[in-house]
Amino acid sequence: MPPQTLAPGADGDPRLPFQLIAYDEVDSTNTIAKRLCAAEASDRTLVWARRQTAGRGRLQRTWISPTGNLYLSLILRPQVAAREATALTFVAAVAVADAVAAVLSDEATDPAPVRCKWPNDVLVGGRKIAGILLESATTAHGRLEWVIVGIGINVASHPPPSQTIYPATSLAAEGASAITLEAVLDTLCRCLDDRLRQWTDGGFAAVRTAWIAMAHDLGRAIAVDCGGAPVCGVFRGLDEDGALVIEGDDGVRRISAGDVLPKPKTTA
Ligand code: BT5
Repeated sequence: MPPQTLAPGADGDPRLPFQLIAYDEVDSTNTIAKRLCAAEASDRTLVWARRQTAGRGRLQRTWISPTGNLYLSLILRPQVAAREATALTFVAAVAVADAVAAVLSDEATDPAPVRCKWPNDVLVGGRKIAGILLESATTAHGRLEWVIVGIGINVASHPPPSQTIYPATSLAAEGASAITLEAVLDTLCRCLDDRLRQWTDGGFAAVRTAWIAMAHDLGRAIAVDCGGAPVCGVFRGLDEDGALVIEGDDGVRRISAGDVLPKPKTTA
């Protein structure tokens, strides 16, 4: 089925702040968005698919993408230096956390807390409900050409523990089983629009404050996998570049890439 394009204020929801291109099935919405960038797609084009056959996480990992969950990629062309693009992972994370919290507060009885997990996850009750994959291209002068913000949110289902590094959950499992994909998309678009405006107006400092207010395990002991032996210490926050600040026995370290590991299961 060919993609369907809905411009803001056209056939679709007039409140939609992005130009939506909807597909039934794609390999990966980020891959489609990259192709659209090469074809000069404009700022704030949003690619949405009902399922992905080759959904991607970071480091060539797979994003499990059955029908019923949300898969989208937002094309942005911000006028900022390339190194400032990493902020968009945190912009997206707080927007997704806002949207998930809004849905759960409307739909679920006694919802579990929604938190951001460094660098690119959103958790509900300590389980991963959403992941973010940022990809970008720069010009020869070091300016950003485009950024693609890929977002996957588990709405109707989530993978079992055997298929994920971190335990997963979905909106349905958290008590919002009646919510439609369209309603989640609509809420997410509004939250993304708000948080993008906060970034444009207040810079990374504003987004960082918001992210830290929702951070998972802040002030607690964590272990981070950066490729070698896990780095252990107390999670102290984010620095001004979005690096994780961790305080161990040998002092404070900043980590710019890695995965916060799940806590080992304690035996009773
Ligand atoms: C992410 O990577 O969490 C980024 C996921 C981004 C997915 C979106 S969907 C729309 C757009 N198009 C794409 O192709 N991708 C983006 P990472 O932090 O590397 O986590 C990946 C890991 O999460 C996997 O190795 C699994 O352990 C786990 N995982 C896979 N599918 C999952 C799911 N549906 N729910 C929760 N965890 C999952």
